[in-house]
Amino acid sequence: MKKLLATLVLAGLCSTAAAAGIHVKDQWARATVEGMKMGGAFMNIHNDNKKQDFLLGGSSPVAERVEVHTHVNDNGVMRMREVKGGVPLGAGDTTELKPGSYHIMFMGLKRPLKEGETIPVTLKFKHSKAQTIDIPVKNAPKPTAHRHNHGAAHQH
Ligand SMILES: [Cu+2]
Repeated sequence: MKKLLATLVLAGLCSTAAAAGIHVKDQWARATVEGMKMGGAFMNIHNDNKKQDFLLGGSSPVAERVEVHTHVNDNGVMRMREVKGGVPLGAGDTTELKPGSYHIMFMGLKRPLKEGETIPVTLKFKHSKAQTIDIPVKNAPKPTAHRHNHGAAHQH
């Protein structure tokens, strides 16, 4: 009986801890080939805090720098830009980092990211404390029915 109670208490503590803060899920990084110096990662970030926060960037042993980027439409050509001030994470909102939109960018990759491996990335926030997550590496789904001309420079 005592053991069961302890388990219940622990379970209660865990769910309480999981309720507040920043929660990252569905994360994945795009596999790269030898010679590529940049890579991208995508995820959903849920901000369960009472106030807005910002994803500022991060760090990882696989790259020299980890930045947050977005894509902007520059006269019909999609270009990447570093997000100054960080990606806004609205209170109670889930922010989607996905191809063609906000994304995590590995700058100065030290080695290729191989499909099936998992890479550690520490995410830094303006208000919340940094957290380290494991990101599985996957091959990007092949684009189908590519009807728009995005320009050749667009890689992710
Ligand atoms: Cu980028």
